[in-house]
Amino acid sequence: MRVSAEISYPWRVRRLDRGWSALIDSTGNETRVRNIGAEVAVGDYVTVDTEIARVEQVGPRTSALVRRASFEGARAVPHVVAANLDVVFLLHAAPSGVNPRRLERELVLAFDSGAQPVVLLTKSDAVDDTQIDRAISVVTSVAPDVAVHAVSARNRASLGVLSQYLTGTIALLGASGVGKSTLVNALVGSDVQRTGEVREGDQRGRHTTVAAELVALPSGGWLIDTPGLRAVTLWTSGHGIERAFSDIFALSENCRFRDCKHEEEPDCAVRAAIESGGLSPVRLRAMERLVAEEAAVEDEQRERERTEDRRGFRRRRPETDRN
Ligand SMILES: Nc1nc2c(ncn2[C@@H]2O[C@H](COP(=O)(O)OP(=O)(O)OP(=O)(O)O)[C@@H](O)[C@H]2O)c(=O)[nH]1
Ligand SMILES: [Mg+2]
Ligand SMILES: [Zn+2]
Repeated sequence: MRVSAEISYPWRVRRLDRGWSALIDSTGNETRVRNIGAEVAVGDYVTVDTEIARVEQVGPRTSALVRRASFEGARAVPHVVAANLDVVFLLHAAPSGVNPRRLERELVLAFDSGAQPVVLLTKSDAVDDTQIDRAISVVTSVAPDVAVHAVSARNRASLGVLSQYLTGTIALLGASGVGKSTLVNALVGSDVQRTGEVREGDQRGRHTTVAAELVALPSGGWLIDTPGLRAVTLWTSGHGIERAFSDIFALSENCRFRDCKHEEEPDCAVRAAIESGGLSPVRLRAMERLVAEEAAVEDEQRERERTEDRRGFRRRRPETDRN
């Protein structure tokens, strides 16, 4: 799949800057072209019209990490963070602990992308084993079937476990300051990405990385470093919520009514699980909030398509070069 993409679309988008794409090919050649009229995202495979230095065609995406970005008031616009990924590393700094609600959102985004999510607890050198164990148990309570690894960019041996992923394309996602760029540098083996100190008091980062960037790995794979997201906002989803909350969906198979809302209905298996302590009511509420959030985006999209059709407008192109 990837091999054929490289033959017919020899260039890959490395970085976007205001209407320009920095491109790289599989042998490491780089060029810069305009992407007028082409919707491109970092990680896209493209062809180039060399005479006018423009992106000509964008290859079909095998996967894409898409979040909601809002511009121009409340209008919802999709933002393609990265395209053609095999794996999404979800980074959480072990010293700050894992926020389960944030991880749930990241998992929905990652599952929706079509790539495989893997959770990384970073900065393991800065905590003791009990803190790691506590963080891992938070991760497994939210993502029972997702692989989780504790790593430290300051301890090469701890990175060995990641080599199994390093042949494909991997996007790194996480809050500012969790160590995405530091990990990219450690895996590449040189300081290709700028990093920044976290704030003394609350360990938050300073948004050092401002644009997604594709970096080649010595192993032949690719990493996509991304800017730390303040808020993980969802775009309309495929099956991301079902996969991120597969435990709740499995339970609801046993509700008496197919359309059970898990409120007042008799023989509700989800409420029974909450009562017996098998399911956290906070997790159910978190899922319901995400379902509502996605439904609101879908409604807004449908409404806009209707009004634009009525006015005879062409549908707007999604904006892809912001974060
Ligand atoms: N102790 C320790 N510190 C680390 C590790 N990885 C990163 N850091 C520190 O964490 C801080 C933030 O690292 P960055 O790599 O810039 O974080 P980032 O996720 O890229 O942040 P943004 O670009 O702002 O989104 C830096 O001071 C790093 O030195 C680690 O494994 N151990
Ligand atoms: Mg960074
Ligand atoms: Zn129910």
